[in-house]
Amino acid sequence: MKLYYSPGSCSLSPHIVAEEAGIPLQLEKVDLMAKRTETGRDFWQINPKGYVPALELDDGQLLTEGAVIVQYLADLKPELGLAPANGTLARYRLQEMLVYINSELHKSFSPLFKPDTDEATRAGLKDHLRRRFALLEGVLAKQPYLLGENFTVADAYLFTVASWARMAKVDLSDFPALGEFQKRVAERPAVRKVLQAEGLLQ
Ligand SMILES: N[C@@H](CCC(=O)N[C@@H](CS)C(=O)NCC(=O)O)C(=O)O
Repeated sequence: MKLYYSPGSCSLSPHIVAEEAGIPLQLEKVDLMAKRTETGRDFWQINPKGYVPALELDDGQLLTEGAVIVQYLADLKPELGLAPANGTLARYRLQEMLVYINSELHKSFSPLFKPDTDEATRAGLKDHLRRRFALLEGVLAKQPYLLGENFTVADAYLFTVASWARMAKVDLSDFPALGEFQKRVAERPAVRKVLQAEGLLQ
């Protein structure tokens, strides 16, 4: 399988999940501005959506949408518990969290990285993000990971998205449990390995 990725972007989440699961991935870096991969291919021809993450399966099919890719990877190694079993309420709880991170957090960050987003819009998005992170602060104040005691794919996604706060100038200093969560996840051996591979460690 091959993951099309861009360092530090939302593709970090499936990259972490694959490493946590011990699933070997080929990696192909994408220049998201130029829409070119590191081997010089036109990324539009690979993924008509034009964005990462995109996972090329061994039969050549392309799977997109990070919240789905991480579940696909987790289900290849169900014994690891990176996602609860399909059909259980716990699995729907995981999906509830993935959709929340995707629609309420991830997509609210995106305009903050665009130079043409005006100041009033930026202020509104930052306020929105802080309110949405506050809910997760409440969860993480009670337990080490979003679904309880064990790391799941939702944690890989939250870790990825929350790591953008500094660059986007979203102040999360009021959320100590989230800060501790970020440190806890960053110290996981698989996560360290991926951060190193993407050139994100000093
Ligand atoms: N709906 C997609 C969105 C993915 C996404 O926002 N990817 C960003 C990087 S974090 C990207 O590739 N942006 C470039 C673009 O949209 O042109 C998902 O949740 O996986």
